[in-house]
Amino acid sequence: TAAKAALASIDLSGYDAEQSRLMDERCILVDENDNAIGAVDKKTCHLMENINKGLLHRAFSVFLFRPSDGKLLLQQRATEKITFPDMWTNTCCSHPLDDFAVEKVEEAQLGVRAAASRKLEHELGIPVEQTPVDEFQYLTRIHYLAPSDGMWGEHEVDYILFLTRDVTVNPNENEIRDHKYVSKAELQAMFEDPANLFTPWFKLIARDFLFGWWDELFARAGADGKVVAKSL
Ligand code: DMA
Ligand code: MN
Repeated sequence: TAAKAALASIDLSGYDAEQSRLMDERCILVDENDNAIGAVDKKTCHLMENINKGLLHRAFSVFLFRPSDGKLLLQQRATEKITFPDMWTNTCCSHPLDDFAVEKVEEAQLGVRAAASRKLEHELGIPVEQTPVDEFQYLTRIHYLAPSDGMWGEHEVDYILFLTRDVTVNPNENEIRDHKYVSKAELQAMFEDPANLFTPWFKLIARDFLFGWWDELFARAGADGKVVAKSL
């Protein structure tokens, strides 16, 4: 389309080959009310020049908690990542893709749930059998915009999903530099240490939602750790 032709592009040859390849994935474009309005490659979606023209896509953020102690699994993004490299962030983020029919299904957030399960396996090596789509708890959607360096950034409608489950982790080193389970106090201490870098969406979600939800999750919920509807 004429609109699409007007969008900026860029040569990725200076970046990691595998991460460059993944920039061909096709994200789902949405309007400000999260209505799907098309699809375009991940590279186009994440260039600030296009974001500044209003380009917006659908995404998800998973927060995985360990049932035994309520600790949250964090990851540090790999140096190879094109956007937000080396930053600490929540368990897993990515996008439902136009490339897979199931990931376009909006009913009961099936598309983002399926994408979350797929990417927990791809990034953290958690077998998909350990992340059944109906076990994710959908909390809310947030619309946010955040630059990475000058050229790259995020502009998304981000579905926040919680999962409380024991899982086996086997990180993909092209995606993840480090990972660890943290308590609320340990995460607060990490935030206070200026040596730690964090993604803007994780800082935002932590400030506005996570710490409150975390209390609800393990103080008020049953032994199964399910978030109660009131926490919304
Ligand atoms: C994008 O995350 C999604 C959010 C919510 C920021 P990402 O950059 O980790 O996704 P991917 O690794 O698939 O590019
Ligand atoms: Mn994105």
